[in-house]
Amino acid sequence: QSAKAATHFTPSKEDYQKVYNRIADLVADAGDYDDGSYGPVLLRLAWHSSGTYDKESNTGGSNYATMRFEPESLHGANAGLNVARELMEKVKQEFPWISYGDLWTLAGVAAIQEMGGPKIPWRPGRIDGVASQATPDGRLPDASQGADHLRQIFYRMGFNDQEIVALSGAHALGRAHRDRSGYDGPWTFSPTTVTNDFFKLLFDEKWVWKKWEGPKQYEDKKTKSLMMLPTDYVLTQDKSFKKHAKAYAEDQDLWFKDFSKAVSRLFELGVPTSQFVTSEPWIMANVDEQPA
Ligand code: DDH
Repeated sequence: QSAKAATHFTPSKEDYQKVYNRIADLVADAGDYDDGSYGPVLLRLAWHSSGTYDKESNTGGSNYATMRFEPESLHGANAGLNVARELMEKVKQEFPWISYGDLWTLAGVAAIQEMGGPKIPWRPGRIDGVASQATPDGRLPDASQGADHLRQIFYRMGFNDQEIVALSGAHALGRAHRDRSGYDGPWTFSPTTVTNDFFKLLFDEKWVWKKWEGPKQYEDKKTKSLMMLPTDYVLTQDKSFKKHAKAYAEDQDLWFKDFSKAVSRLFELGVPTSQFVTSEPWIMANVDEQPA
């Protein structure tokens, strides 16, 4: 137990940068895990801890990190995220003063930035909550559904169509796992680099239903090595979603800009403004921007 946790310790931006750096080490040190990076699964943890927000009741979101508790940790949508939570436990041991909500969202920021994505403005202030603050199952999107469902889920968080599409571009990263969601495979050929390839591939490839025993998903006709979920494909079918998806396919800078804004907001859902230690969010430095 660090003396810092016992006394009144007010961490500075430099202290949070140390945590960021430690997370970045772990992201890169993934050995044979998946595609050689923990970045995607860490981003998914940050997103699922934030995306439970409901603006009407002002419940859920990243403030209390309630995914630490059952039954939220056992919700179907969170299958496999124990990998990310256990990894972050190592960082928590080293920096016991950081709250889980700050740690998990900072991990999402580090994952995006270290995998070549845009800067994600971030600030600390989340506090550890209790199990009774956990949200009911069903607040995160169901991949088998369509445009109405996407709007229902994301409007509830306070996002609009453009932001829904911008956020969905996160599927440039990582892969679906048979033993987690039931789906299978990566969305892009570079699942550990942040690019707008998710949008490009949506329009450039021909997507057909995969013939298998698993849940309904698309595969690219040409290589049969990539996948799209029904909720991904609908971004090319719904008129309003399509307009934004096309714009992001044609302009990576535009997507980076909109993705950064939307993710920054996503990670702050459910956190009272008064809890933040700074009114102006910080830009954390990437590992390669710091002296070795
Ligand atoms: Fe996602 N996502 N996601 N997703 N997601 C999965 C994996 C990853 C949906 C379903 C799935 C976002 C939106 C949606 C990431 C980030 C984000 C998987 C596969 C499913 C299923 C899980 C597994 O088997 O391991 C659906 C549905 C939506 C939606 O309706 C919009 C958003 C907004 C983000 C974000 O980060 C902002 C990432 C990263 C992964 C890859 C995880 C991994 O382990 O690799």
